[in-house]
Amino acid sequence: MTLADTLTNQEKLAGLGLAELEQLVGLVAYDDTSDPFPVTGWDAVVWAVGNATQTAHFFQSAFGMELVAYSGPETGNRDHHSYVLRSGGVRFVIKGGVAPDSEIIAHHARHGDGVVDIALEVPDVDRCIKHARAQGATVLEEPHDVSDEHGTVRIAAIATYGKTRHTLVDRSGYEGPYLPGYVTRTSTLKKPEGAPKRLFQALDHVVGNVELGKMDEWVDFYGRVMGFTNMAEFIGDDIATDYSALMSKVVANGNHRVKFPLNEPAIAKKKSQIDEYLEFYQGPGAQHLALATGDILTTVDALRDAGIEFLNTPDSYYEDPELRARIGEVRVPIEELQKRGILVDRDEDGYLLQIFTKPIGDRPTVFFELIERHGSLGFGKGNFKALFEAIEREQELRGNF
Ligand code: TYF
Ligand code: FE
Repeated sequence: MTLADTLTNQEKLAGLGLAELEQLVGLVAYDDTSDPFPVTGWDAVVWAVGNATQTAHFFQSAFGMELVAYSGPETGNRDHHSYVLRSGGVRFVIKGGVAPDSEIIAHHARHGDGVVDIALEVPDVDRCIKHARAQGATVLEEPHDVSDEHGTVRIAAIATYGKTRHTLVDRSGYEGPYLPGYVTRTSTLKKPEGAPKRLFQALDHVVGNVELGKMDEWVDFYGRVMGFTNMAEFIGDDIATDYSALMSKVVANGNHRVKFPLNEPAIAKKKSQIDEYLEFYQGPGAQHLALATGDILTTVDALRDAGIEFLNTPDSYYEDPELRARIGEVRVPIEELQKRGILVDRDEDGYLLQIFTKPIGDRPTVFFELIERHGSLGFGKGNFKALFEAIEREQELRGNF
């Protein structure tokens, strides 16, 4: 079996098949025998927030996620609350400090709500760490076993941009609800009658914002340390100075299960949205998470009904004859996309539908993308102009321009 045929623990629990995943996030075949740092897929996205109890409620009530595990004072963890939520193959862990001297409180005071850990499931933690160390990575946690009555997990962690880390987890010997120390906990929230089972199935990509001039260093880091390769899509100098005010390159693991676009600010006519992020997050960090859905129309309707706000797309976007000609036929009439502000892009492999939320917390930092792929392996290059104009309108409303 090659890694391209392997599902993560969370994907198996969700009953996701490889064919469905391939459609959702766009996998490619690759030869894993020479991969120095084999990755099975996403393990979890760990957040540090100001109020985990309420944020966990938000991800259930608005994003339709399901509560599956918990750690907190009642389970012997006096430092913080931690809520484990899932939607399809996606696992979020929401942490908020309880003890006044909790590191999570200090992190939140400086950075606001944000992603502290993009954890990956790997088949061989020790092999990954050995390679990462040889390539000069900062090892934050040495490989070690953690056990309880449900079995044993092997864990280690390396540092990435800012204060973000990649925890590496081998959970092949573990049957518990998340990690040792966590207990099973289910939601007390009732879903409305007729609500879709889940609003998203898989994590497509997580974007990192890094400082001016550092993008290539981080692209190099992911190549050297984690064996990731560059994907074709990028935003270069040309686009940057005209309207995007950012440069971007994308790295991915062998089968493209894990994709990391990396942005740095660019000097342009307007203040870069990346500078705004770096200022309000107080450094580099995760900027947006793209959630893959098989039905973006239903997902967006449910999210809007729950009060989630999206960036506006002007009618002129949909009325542009050039766009109409370029995208051709998609699975619904363009009017259905226009009603909801969903963007559409097409490339040589197919098309994609996407939409972006406004920042979800108090600071203009992290936000979500919803994406529905139909063959396209890209990131919506054709939408960059419309998207960045929409982001700039929001920046101006916030007084940051
Ligand atoms: O992930 C991407 O590349 C697209 C486009 O600040 C994008 O979602 C790129 C940079 C950015 C916002 C969106
Ligand atoms: Fe994206």
